[in-house]
Amino acid sequence: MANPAQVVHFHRHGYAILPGVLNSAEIGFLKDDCDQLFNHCSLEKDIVTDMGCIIEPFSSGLVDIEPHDWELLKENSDIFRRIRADMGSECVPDILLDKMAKLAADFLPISSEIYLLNEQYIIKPPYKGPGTQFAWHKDSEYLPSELWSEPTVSCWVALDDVHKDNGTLILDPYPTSTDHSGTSLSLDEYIEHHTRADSSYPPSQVGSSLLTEPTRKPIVSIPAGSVVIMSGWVRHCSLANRSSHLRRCWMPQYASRRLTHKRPPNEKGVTKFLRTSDTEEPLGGRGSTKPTLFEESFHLN
Ligand SMILES: O=C(O)CCC(=O)C(=O)O
Repeated sequence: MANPAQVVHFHRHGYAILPGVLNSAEIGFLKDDCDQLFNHCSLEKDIVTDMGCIIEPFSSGLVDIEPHDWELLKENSDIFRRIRADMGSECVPDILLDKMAKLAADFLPISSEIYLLNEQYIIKPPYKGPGTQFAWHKDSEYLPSELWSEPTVSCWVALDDVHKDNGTLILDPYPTSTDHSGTSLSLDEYIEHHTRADSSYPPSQVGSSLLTEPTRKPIVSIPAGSVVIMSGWVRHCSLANRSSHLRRCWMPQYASRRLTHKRPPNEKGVTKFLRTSDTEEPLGGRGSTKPTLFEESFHLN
């Protein structure tokens, strides 16, 4: 579904922006699903201060599943689909496990299997200001350190039009990276290429959580239904929602490797599921991480 130029751009810069991936019906299903989770969580918690703007469907409490079982659930596609559909919209599992997984496969190493790593909504209520900003980070940083060189992609899907006033993303493209005219990288080539690009960020920026530097980085301004595909190694942050409307994004994340062997391989493009090895930590989630406040001296241009 991605075109070759988008894949080349992704390998060069660490991200690609794909307009018009979801149609209006699909956007509607995801918004309904998101709103249902938001309403459920809002009964007991403050989405911004308690949840860092992040709702992960399986840990939201909407279904009564022990944390230990969330990952096990992913081992059985039929059960996973049924439970996920029961949480909100019936169409969401198809978008999650078919459409988006196939799209993510275009940005992962050739011939690799595709695993669902994590799924989350990132919801910014209106007029919430600095509490809804996300500090500079790389999504790989949220994996256990032994998995930092695993290829992963985050599919950041705008469910509302996003722009600089309602809490959009700012991307920090790889500072240097070799060009890849080809779109198909083997697992080894992929890891070699992207980890080298990752290491080209200046040391002062690595791990910096405050947005102190003035920036001319790309500020994402895209209509609902568009997707920003981000490598796990690309640095990014996001702005506050200063608008009068809710800003909703959906971000499934996919990985290219099975971490524990559970089932025979499926055909490429069919979503399989990644399981944490022995750790109790869910991979990729940031539900417990509160966004760090940015310095007010942040420049947009
Ligand atoms: O949606 C946002 O504002 C930022 C999300 C983000 O950077 C992330 O979840 O990694």
